[in-house]
Amino acid sequence: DRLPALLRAMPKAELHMHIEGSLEPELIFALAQRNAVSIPYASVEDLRRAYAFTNLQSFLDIYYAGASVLLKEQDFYDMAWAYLERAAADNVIHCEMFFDPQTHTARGVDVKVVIDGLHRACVDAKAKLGVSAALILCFLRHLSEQEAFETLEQALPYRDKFIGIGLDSSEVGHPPEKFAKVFARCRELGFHLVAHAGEEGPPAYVWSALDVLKVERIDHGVQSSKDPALMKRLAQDKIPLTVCPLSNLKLCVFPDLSKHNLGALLDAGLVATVNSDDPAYFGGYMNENFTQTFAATGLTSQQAWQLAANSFNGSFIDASAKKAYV
Ligand code: ES4
Ligand code: ZN
Repeated sequence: DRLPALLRAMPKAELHMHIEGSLEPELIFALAQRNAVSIPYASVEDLRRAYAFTNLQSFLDIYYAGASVLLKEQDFYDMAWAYLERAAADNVIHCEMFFDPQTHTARGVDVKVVIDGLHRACVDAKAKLGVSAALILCFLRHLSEQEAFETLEQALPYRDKFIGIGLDSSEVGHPPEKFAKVFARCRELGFHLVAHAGEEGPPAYVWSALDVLKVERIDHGVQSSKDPALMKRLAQDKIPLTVCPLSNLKLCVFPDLSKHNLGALLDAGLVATVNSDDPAYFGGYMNENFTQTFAATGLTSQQAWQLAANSFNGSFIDASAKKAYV
């Protein structure tokens, strides 16, 4: 069977990954030591044992604890560089990375430190790995819209170093419309807009991400298959869905990879893509997401090609560059 080799070898874009979710336990411990930050885990093995999640919130609690070791510009660089090298090994040639400034500013880390370190890794990735990489700033939806406005204000001096705005963290109880005003402002400022919706939350959240926030892509969106009218809308408007199969498995969104609806989304004509979300926590980078999902669901080589094409078509690289890829 040559399908796994094709999946690994094909050039692809990653459109949904949180850079803080690429922190491997080994790097968490190295940075904890370097920065003299104490973490409530005795060893790498002890930390890895805590990676048994039951839902999104059980993951987020550990993810925010892991990010607490990041203090200096070099820490952010080292984290992003490690991810970009790993992505290049999976034949990822373009990547749009989420970052969560509020996770760091809440600990007294200046947003400039965060953005400068991440952006420097993106610049080096192009020069040294041939990977184009761009940053998307995410607001934490469990915090207030006022706090999102403050974060935007703090980041605007560095606006040339990120291309878009996203919305992540605890979904249920924090619908997209909570952030209507700040997304409207980001739209005026000319940023690309995306939002997590329909990971655990209902189809109504996908509708409001589209119609209230006016996002260009939906992150996850797998709950959309519960609403036929929404499926029709997503197909007609060619709204990309950045699907993360191993994330969905580890956070118990689907009981088993064989039950994942990626095939159904593609069959409905949606621009679905495969992504790693938080690869250090969910047990796999891009190629693991592809090979495990294909092995479990019986997707075909035709669908592999479609997913790779979707990843470039759904990306924010400019239209003329897209033509070279698909
Ligand atoms: C996330 Cl899987 C997921 N969902 C929502 N927010 C997140 N932040 C990091 N990973
Ligand atoms: Zn995510």
